[in-house]
Amino acid sequence: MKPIKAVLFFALATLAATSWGQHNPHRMVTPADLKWSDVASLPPGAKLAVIEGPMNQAVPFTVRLKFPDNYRIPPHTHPAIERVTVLSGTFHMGMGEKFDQQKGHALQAGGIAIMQPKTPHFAWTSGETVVQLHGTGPWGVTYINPSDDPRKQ
Ligand SMILES: [Cu+2]
Repeated sequence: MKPIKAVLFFALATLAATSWGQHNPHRMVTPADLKWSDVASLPPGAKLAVIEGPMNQAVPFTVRLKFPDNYRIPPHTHPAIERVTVLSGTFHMGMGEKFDQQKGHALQAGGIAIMQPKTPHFAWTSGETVVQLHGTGPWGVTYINPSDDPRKQ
């Protein structure tokens, strides 16, 4: 390679690496690295750890949610596709505008649910349950019954 070409190649490679790094930061995360915080949009008791985000922007996000035993999420929708992978415990999900434990599907570790935008659904847990949520923001939670929204209580 002639020197001028080598310099150009190096410059382009650096540029590519930089833009890749901004949009797809390489990350190795252990469970001990996760920083758990309360979740304003969910009933009290849930904890959230953001791995990739932020969720309120039009960028990819990956988060973990931890719920206590017998935790309930009232019927709600999201503006974007919801992908929930269960890591531990049992996460029951059902479709519809009314919370109904007869309509749930029990998902255990390794199970995954994919819910289209604006599809009413609800969930509950058996045992302490950790799920991983990933998708592309901006994210949001809209409750079918506004009185279920903890942000309005
Ligand atoms: Cu949901």
